[in-house]
Amino acid sequence: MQRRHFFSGAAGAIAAAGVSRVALAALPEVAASDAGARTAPPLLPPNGRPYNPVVTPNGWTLPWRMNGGVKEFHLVAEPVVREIAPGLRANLWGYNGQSPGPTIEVVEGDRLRIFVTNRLPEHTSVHWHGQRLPNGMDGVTGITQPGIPSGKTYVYEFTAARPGTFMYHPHADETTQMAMGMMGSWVTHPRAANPLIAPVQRDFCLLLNAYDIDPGSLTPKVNTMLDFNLWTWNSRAFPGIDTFNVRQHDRVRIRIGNLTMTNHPMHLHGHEMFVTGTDGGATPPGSRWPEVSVDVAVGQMRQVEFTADAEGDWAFHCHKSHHTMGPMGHDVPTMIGVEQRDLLEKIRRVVPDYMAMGHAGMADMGEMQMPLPEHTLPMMGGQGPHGAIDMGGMFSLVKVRRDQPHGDYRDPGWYQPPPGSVAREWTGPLPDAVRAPHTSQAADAPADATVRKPAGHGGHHH
Ligand SMILES: [Cu+2]
Repeated sequence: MQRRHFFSGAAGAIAAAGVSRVALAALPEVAASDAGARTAPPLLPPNGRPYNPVVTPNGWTLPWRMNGGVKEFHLVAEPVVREIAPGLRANLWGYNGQSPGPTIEVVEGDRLRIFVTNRLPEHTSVHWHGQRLPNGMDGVTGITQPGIPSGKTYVYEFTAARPGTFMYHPHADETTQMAMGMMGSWVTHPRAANPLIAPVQRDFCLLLNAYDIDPGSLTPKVNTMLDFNLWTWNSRAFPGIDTFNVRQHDRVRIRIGNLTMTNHPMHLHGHEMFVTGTDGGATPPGSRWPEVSVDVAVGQMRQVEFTADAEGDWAFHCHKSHHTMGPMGHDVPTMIGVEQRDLLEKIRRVVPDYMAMGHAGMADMGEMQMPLPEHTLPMMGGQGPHGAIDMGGMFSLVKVRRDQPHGDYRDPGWYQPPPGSVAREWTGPLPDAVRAPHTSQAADAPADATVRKPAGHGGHHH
């Protein structure tokens, strides 16, 4: 009941709970991204030890100020509005105006001071997942510190002990605060050449997250345990996820953290990846083997690397097929092969726009412009060079180009394959198709399949 009360009555209180400017005068300026949901360019370190910065797809990196040899950051936990994809904005909680919060990048050995201001309607804390630090800096509410009350600022101080791929998130009312999008990536770069950490030309980081937002509504349901309907990277769903744009032969690193409630086998087309690190640190070279799908379990981070030697637009996605879809009802029956013609006539007398779906599979969903409630996404989406894309959710592309300039992360557009190198219709003579023995053709084989589209788009069927 208390939680419900917060959600219904908190909106006004949130604005009023802001920390006064006077109180903040001694703190580093609160940085907020002006990039919207676009991918901000890498933040080149203006001071301190140099490093090759990461890029956060559809996100950004938090600037710091140097104060007597200490890097000072300022995180503000607050309600935010995140565009999950064009057409779907959600009320989330995040940091410094966005969910996930900005990526924090430091160098091994850096002394750090991180101010955390709470503008949420309830207490919070920040746990620095995977870090070696003094116990009292670990951010576990009730154990290592009291929760940071609304309107207050706490300070965390520690030294970045070891290089690697980490994340940060609250350890306070976790089910609410993480279901609302509170999390961020953290990268600690090595201070000197490290035999386990190869230099790379491209370095990306993303957090896997999931939301349960009913079509037509704006705020995630925070008590959902497993049945989420929006599968996102950095709180974005395809076609809202930017592509990973690299130069051919670049060494590419992608750091992936999972703060959803299920595992995600991350699959890359056209290349082999190696797990070069986890949130436990760099993996010993003898433990590495080639993969094209790397599973990232709940609460884990995997740092994968590959040499982008093949030109093209290569799919990179979660291999759970329901995670590459937009929101859908979970109670939709499988209709493949079910003859709906008689039923359709009867239903249309009552519901004229009723559409019979799925008789020949669901690929049609990518093409048809179904009337949707406001504030949701089609189940699949996007338009590729060869038509509609049957994908959504946790899906993007690694775009490998011979002429992509060094260090340039901009989208080069669609790949132009060499003539004669694209799958095409064949109209010549065919070899016999050998069938498995002792089988017969199924009654719903596509020979007589008819695809019915909604009224006004594919015509009525009478
Ligand atoms: Cu998945």
